[in-house]
Amino acid sequence: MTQRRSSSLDPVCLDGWRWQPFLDQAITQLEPLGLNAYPVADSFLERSGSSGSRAQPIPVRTATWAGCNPRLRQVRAACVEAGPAASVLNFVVNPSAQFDLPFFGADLVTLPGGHLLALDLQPVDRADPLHTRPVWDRLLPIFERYKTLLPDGGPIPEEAKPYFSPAFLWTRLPLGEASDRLIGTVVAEAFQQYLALYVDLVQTAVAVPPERSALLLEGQRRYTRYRAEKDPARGMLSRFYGSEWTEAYIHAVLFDLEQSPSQRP
Ligand code: DBV
Repeated sequence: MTQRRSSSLDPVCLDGWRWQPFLDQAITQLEPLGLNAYPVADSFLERSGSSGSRAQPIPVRTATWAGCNPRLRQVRAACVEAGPAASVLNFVVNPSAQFDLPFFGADLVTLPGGHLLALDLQPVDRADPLHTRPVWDRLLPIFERYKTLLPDGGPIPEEAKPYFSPAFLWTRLPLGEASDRLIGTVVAEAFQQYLALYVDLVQTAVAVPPERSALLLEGQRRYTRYRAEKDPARGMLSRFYGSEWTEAYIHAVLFDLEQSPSQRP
């Protein structure tokens, strides 16, 4: 990083970060929504550390990009670049509970053992046809198109299932050039299509009555608690930066509904 980031909307620039084109693409697609900066403390806007052994340290860097608007409580990207150890883009859009919108979630993870790629529009309440059906009717055809082009990622934990849609695109790929090509074409296109649908849902959403909003907020709390409790990045981030910083990052930035700036006194 050459220039210090002072706002959550400042560009993220991590040397050699493989997910840079995905974040750039997402920011371009979100432009019509007119995002404002989202308050993120300096200590989380960017952080450097070190991993690996004392003899062979690997520099690691983490940056947070984040925005919001009246319809989106928080849009945030957690970006991690650790050379051969890890390269991650975790991108989540948290809608305002005044709108019947799912979450957008992408987890693009490269580890020494291969890539783990997850993409979904995640329901606040899977059993609620008002909330889910209009989304899934439009998302499933997109899912079907890309699912056939990617190997299945395998089973996900039973307890996680309520939080996923039937259009959860989930794959594991080995490291190598064939996967790089697949990521640059199929995965990039799927990411673009999922997000394009999401942006359209946001633009056409109509505010719901307060009783429904209260219900949606309850569902959002459940989802956010689950994601914070089970965050698969906890181990990695703790190794890089220690557990105190990591817990604060998870609860005050990554999954911050309970501590959201709009809910702070
Ligand atoms: N995952 C996060 C955040 C990350 C992050 C905030 C800052 O929610 C990275 C980084 N995900 C991350 C890492 C791993 C995974 C794995 C580093 C590897 C953990 C390891 O093997 O050590 C999807 N992500 C996973 C797994 C799943 C998901 C199913 C593998 C299973 C597991 O280890 O629990 N994450 C999950 C998901 C969404 C998501 C479905 C939304 C689409 O963001």
